[in-house]
Amino acid sequence: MPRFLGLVLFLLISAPAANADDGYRLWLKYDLISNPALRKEYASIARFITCSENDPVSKTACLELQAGLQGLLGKPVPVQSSGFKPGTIELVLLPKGTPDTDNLGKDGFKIQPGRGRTAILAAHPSGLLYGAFEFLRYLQTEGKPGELSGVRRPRVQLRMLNHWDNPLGTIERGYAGASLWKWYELPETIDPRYRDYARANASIGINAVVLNNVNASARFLTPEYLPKVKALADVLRPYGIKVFLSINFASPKTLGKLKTSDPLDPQVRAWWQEKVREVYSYVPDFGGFLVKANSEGEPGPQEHGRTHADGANMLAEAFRPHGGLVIWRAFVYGPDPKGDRFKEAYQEFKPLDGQFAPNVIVQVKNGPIDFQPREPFHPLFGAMPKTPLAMEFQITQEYLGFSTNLVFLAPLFKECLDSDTYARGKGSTVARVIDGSVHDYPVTVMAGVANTGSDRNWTWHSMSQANWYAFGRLAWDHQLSSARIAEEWARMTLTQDPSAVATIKDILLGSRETYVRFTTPMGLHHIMGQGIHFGPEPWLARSARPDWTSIYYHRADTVGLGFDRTPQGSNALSLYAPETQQPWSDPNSCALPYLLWFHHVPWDKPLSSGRTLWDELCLQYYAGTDEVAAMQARWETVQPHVDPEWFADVRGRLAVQHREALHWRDACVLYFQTFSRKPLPPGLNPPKRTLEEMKRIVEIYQLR
Ligand code: BDP
Repeated sequence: MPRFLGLVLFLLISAPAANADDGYRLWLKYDLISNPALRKEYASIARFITCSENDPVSKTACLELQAGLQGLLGKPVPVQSSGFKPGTIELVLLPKGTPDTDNLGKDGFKIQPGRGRTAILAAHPSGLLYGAFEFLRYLQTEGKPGELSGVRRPRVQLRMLNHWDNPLGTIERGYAGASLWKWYELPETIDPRYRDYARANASIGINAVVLNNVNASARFLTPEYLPKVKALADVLRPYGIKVFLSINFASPKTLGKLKTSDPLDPQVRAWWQEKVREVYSYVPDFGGFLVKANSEGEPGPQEHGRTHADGANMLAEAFRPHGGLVIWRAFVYGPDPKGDRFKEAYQEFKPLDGQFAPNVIVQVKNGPIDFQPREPFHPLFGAMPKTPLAMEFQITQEYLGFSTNLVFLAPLFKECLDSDTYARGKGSTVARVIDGSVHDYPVTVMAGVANTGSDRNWTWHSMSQANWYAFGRLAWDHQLSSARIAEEWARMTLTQDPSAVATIKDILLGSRETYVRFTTPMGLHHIMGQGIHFGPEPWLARSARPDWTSIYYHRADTVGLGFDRTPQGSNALSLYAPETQQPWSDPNSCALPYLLWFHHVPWDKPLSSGRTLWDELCLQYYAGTDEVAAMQARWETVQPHVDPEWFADVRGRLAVQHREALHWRDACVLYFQTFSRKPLPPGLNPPKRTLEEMKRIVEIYQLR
């Protein structure tokens, strides 16, 4: 064979497949609609765009609409500043003060199909932006006539990502590469990726971003870094996104060289006022500060004998002239071996209700411990009628198998949001606390700890893109179902083939329960690997703090398993309304998914499933692991319908997940068996490895 022919052959073989999809475009692919009839139908309503507004956000709406339509329809869609020809989509800002404007609010929009003209109407430019993306979503998901028209309004005002990104480019609990923000080359160099990040957020309604880790470096508040923050704010602003920063409470001392950071000290107060003024001189529409104080070693007002309210109100005062917010986190807990971490945030914050300034919001994690695969909702929801509470979800999968595991989080988010606090009678769901309708909160916030990073596909596990998407969609409208979100995402991202969409949707919807089964079934929690929070370590008995061990939480002994939080135990149950307590309070009727959250249950107690606790526990671990194998088999069936690169990537990751599920199953079953001293129930093959071998595997994960 001539040499050059060999080279040509090599190049042909090694070239990526024509349709290889590296995941960069997320759900915003805008590939040509493959069904010609549909394409024709859509093309007839989208031949021209009219945009008469000139502000940056309206212009973005217009350009995004144009780019999306051109891709989907495969032909140019001209934009005009006025005029009307049949087949025009018109973006219209409504005059102020009309009933329609009041009804739409800040970010809402109305889509009004008419004869030869579809109007997207909004009271503010951001509404046009969200309306444009909604229109595109309609085409991307092959929507039917009638589904398009109507009014859409977000239920929560601030739909926010919290980045736990560090100044040196690492991300705390980030599994998708380095930070997106290249602090060292800002502000001179603007990575085009910042804009793509902004587009993705805007397309799902996210309108606020905290740029840096809650374990915050003070450097972001310096004149060296504020121009960098400004540069990012300038890129995000045309996409309707406001920038916030996490701050270090000790900054007056570390940065300002004051003697103290005491929030009641006049010099400290003046320092913050000046600092906040300086921030606004760079970013005139700056959102505010997010604060982790007196938590896990971070400084805070308590070192000075002051309360969380004293600290938050001092900052709130500095923001008042500028309209900014202070988002104060309630993630606090003291290291009390005899205490119950479940109760600590409640005990610290509940007495402060009514003491916070009006521009303070208290941000509460979804559950009382820490982003576990399943938690009951945090008892503070419903308990702070006078203090706006923000929801904090974790999108990054710190406790959910990092990015090696496929776990769709919409069902986890929904489970919490749909829980009833009974704060103002039946129907006072967590979602309605967060959206302000239960207690008339003037400010409403839903935050998610981001799972993005510098990996080409943004989220490392390509299927974890669905979690970013789901968070945004639920922050916009918590009434959307997980099934609908899964379907939208699958269609926009992977395929239009109906059976493949149905399979992917099923895989997504079952994945969280599967993860719970093979890691922490029936209400077990916090038994993961120390420090890295990966893999099983139920035997962990010693750590820097008692509440960082596993035995603190599972309480296994020869009698049984689980944390007694009834009045005979820590009585954490009493923090909930009586109606919420009721279904959890009796071990005989408590739903199995919550059983070990609230009860210490004897190993041979018969459960509602008809099996004893021990048998049921083993069965869950085995079933969860088998379900991963079933996910693998189901994924194989979608091969003809999804991009080859995606297919192979997910196939590999599911195999990894199966290996990890076996680790969890074997480690937990063997370890808990040392307490139950019972054989595995009939039909289950005992693990092939010994407990010592499992301990060794976990140790390897933690070697330096
Ligand atoms: C824990 C994480 C830790 C965070 C902390 C927080 O392990 O890295 O700093 O949450 O939310 O779950 O502050």
